[in-house]
This record gives sequence, structure tokens and C-alpha cells, in this order.
Amino acid sequence: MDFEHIRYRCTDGVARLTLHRPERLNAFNTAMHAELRTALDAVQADVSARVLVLGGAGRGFCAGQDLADAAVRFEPGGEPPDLGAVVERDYMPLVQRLAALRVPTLAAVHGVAAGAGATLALGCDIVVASRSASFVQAFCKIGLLPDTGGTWVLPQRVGMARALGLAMLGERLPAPQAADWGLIWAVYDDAVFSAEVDALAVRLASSPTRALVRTRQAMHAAARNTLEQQLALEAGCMRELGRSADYIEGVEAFIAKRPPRFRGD
Ligand code: LHQ
Repeated sequence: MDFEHIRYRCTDGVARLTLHRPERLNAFNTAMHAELRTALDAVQADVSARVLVLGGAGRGFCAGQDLADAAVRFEPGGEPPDLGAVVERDYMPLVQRLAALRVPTLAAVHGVAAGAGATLALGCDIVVASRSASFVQAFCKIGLLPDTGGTWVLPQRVGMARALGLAMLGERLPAPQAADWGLIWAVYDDAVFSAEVDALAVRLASSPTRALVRTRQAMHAAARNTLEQQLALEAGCMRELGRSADYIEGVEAFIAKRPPRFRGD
């Protein structure tokens, strides 16, 4: 597929979506958001896709909203921009598409992930970073609050004290500390980062896709459920997955002491 501000390809079950405005640290503009929606819809519709890897081109992952974009600029003498409308049109659908995606999502963060760039990465199921990467909740520096699900995911991952500190001070959080705090899954040395990401992508692409996605959905639902509701949800998912080809294959492979060949259904 041809895009201007992103790159997208899907080979051997691995869908790779790369933010591609390197001269602007891959900051989001309106056109990039539209392309992201199209690409995520393509992943959703492509039955050969088994994992989505989200990365950035050039020297960093993403600097969040492009602050020079007309959609968010205040022109002297004019009306203030409606940032709520921008969030509703561009950022909410992005997070919602990621959360509903029928394949697991892997964010590969190198360099800086700032503002909505950071919270977008944190919206993926698994977040890995190169050792020199950093995460910046830059919103407070320009008078905003963490969006793109930031106020939801930050306290869940790191607790309220650290979440508020990150969001209110806007300091750079180095990737190793982000991993120590439980904000992200793992950090790899810069020299082996892309090889580690590839290996993880291949592993996820050969995993029982539907089970992984139900796991994400159940864990997200837990934030609003009672224990009783969550137990019932788990039972329903188990009922569904127990009828899946991947469950049959997983158990057969275990009994036969051979590696499973999951098909993702
Ligand atoms: C940028 C940006 C950028 C444009 C670097 N825009 N050019 C939702 C809805 C509605 C409205 C607003 O926002 C949102 C969600 C959000 O994401 S709000 C948060 C927006 N992002 C920021 O506030 C981050 C601003 N950028 C920074 O603080 C720094 O650039 C970071 C920490 C990302 C990186 O710092 P450095 O590594 O020192 O790089 P740099 O500052 O030199 O940036 C490199 C270039 O990229 C530079 O351009 P230039 O022409 O001078 O080389 C920057 O102007 C440009 N750039 N971020 N968000």
C-alpha cells in the first residue's frame, strides 16, 4: 500500500507499520492519522496478518502531535483550536483500533517517544525499547494532559505516584527505568534491538492469535469489572478458545512432545 507519512507491509504474518516523518521526529499530523486508520483497517482485514509491529523511522519513535499542524495551532485573532475535536477524530479511533485489533500488537521504541507518541506505544500489548530510548509525557509542558489513553494506562502500569510524577513533571524516563517500573516489557541493547524485535515478531506471529487477543481484551475489561464479572468473562473466553483449532493443536503438540504449529484460529 502506498502512503506518504507511514510505511506498511505484511510478510510472513508480520504486519509492520512504521511512522515515517523522520524530519519531524515522526510527529502526527492530520494526514498521517488518516493513513494510520487505513493501515490498521488493512491489518484487521488481512487474515494472513498474525502480529502488528509498530515502529518509527529515523532517529526516534514519535514526538506526539505535530505542534505546527494547522489543526492544533492558535492563529492570533482567530478562534482557539478545538483540541477535543482533534482527539475525537484522530487519537480516539487510533487507540480504539489498536485495542480491538485481531492480532497482538508490539511497539518497538527507539530514540524518543513523547506525548501521544509515548502513549500510543503504551497502547500496544507488548512494548520493547532500545537501551538508549526514552519516554516523555510532554503534555504538561504545553498545558495539556496525557491523552491517547495515557491517564488510563500510566496509573495501571506504574501506580498513581509515578504516573502523576511522570505526567506533571514531563521529565524524560530512560527506557531501562521504564522497564524497571513495569511501564514496558523489555529493553534490548541498541546493537541487537532490531534483531530482538524481529525475533519477538516471528514468535508472536506463530502464537495462538485468538488466545492472545482474548487475553488482551479480558485484561482490559478487568479495569471495569468485579471479580465475579471477570470470572464469568474468563469462563466465556475459555469456552470459545476450547473449541479452537489452536487449542487442539496445542494439547496434541504437548502430548506428542513436539513444537505446536498454531494457525491463529
Ligand atoms: C516537532 C515536534 C512536535 C512538531 C519535535 N511537533 N515538531 C493531541 C491532540 C491535540 C493537540 C495536541 O496534542 C495532542 C497529543 C500530544 O502529543 S501533545 C504533545 C506534543 N508533543 C510534544 O510536546 C513534544 C515536543 N517535542 C519535544 O519536546 C522534543 O522535540 C522531544 C523531547 C520529542 C525530542 O527532543 P530532541 O531530541 O532534543 O529533538 P528536537 O527538540 O531537536 O526535535 C527535532 C526536530 O523535530 C525539531 O525540528 P528542527 O527543525 O528544529 O530540527 C523539532 O522542532 C521537531 N519536533 N517534536 N511535536
